[in-house]
Amino acid sequence: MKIDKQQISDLNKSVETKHLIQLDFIANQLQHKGIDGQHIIKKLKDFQVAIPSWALGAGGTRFGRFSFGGEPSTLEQKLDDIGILHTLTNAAGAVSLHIPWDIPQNYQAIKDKAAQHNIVFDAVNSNTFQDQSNAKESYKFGSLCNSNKAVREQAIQHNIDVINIGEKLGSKSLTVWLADGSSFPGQLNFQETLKNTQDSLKTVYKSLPKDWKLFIEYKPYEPNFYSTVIQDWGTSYMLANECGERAYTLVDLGHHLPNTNIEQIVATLLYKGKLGGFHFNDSKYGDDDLTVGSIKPYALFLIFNELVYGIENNPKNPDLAWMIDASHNIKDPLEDLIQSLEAIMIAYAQALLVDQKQLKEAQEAQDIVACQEILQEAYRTDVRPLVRESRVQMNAAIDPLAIYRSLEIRKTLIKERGKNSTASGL
Ligand code: LRH
Ligand code: MN
Ligand code: MN
Repeated sequence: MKIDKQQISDLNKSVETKHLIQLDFIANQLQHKGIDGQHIIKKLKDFQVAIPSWALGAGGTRFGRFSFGGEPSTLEQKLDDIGILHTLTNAAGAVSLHIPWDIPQNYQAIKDKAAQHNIVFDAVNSNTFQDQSNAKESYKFGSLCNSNKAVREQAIQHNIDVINIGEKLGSKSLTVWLADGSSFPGQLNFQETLKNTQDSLKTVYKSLPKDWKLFIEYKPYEPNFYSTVIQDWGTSYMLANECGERAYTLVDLGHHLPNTNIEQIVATLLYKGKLGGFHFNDSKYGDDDLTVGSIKPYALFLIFNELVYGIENNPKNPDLAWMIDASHNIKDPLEDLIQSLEAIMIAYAQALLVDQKQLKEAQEAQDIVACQEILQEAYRTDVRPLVRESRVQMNAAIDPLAIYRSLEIRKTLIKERGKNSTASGL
């Protein structure tokens, strides 16, 4: 299944007039406020979000998995699916591989396929939270933190193997997320496991090519329910500092206890030049991995507000690696990813509308009411015509979801791949 730009531009025609009226309306509104709409559209066109190789099949909960049919069962097919997303949205020009779920069999073929879809290889993710078949040691009681040296060595070697795989594809960063922790008080020694983790990460860091970055992801709980070794941004930040300059913290939106002020964490890390990457999703209770913006869109906007401010004001912080880390079992994964991409673009566009100068003045005058008004003025602006126009200018879809449906893409994928094909992943 492949869609071409011609099909998209033909289908765009039916909604073009409506789009132009809406675009004209917002462009005039913005001009009135002295904001250049084209400047925002340009930023949106350049914004690319990586799609994780594990989000293209129906996700499972531990209670069941319900296939959607037509799931990609090879890495090539996964790249084809991302190609569909990228052609429709012009926002999904990267893939993030999870190893060993998606080890390329034929590197040249994989690189060619990605190039054909204009997809680059973003961070590679290691996996020491599952035992691999034929593995000598088990991660049942932790990996990089394990009190058994042989287990730590195996986990370190796995991370080095992942770097080597990434190198062959052109990736420039490694994301490490550890399930390491304990489920019962007294099960492990906090200091010892932290030290082991630190030493192991330092060893991995030493193997990192000079133009690579290491991202350390944190998470408060799950699969362990009493303690997690890298439980929060502070622990990740400390470990990143111990490793060195090219090690950074990675924020996954779902990896916080309820009501955590994530935007403040983002601001703190950017201030220190240590925010490396981002996993987008949304949640109500825990690491729910729900569609981005589906539960707390205002929080997403506030996070983007800090990102926009931080990117502008913290030149020491490197460009961020953006990725969607959402997956669940009741939506068509491609429709879900289209919705997530749209939510990200909307929040980004709204954040770009915040009048930073006015906000600063209101803050200095302690005018709290004005501060809130400034933020909400941006948040309550319907920026969707700008997002749509950013796609039109790149020959992508005005309405990606509508075109996805009208082309009956899922039906074709089911016809091509079968009703029961399954994708690798969680
Ligand atoms: C852990 C996580 C991490 C993994 C992915 C599958 O909850 O967010 O990023 O690599 O899910
Ligand atoms: Mn994640
Ligand atoms: Mn997660």
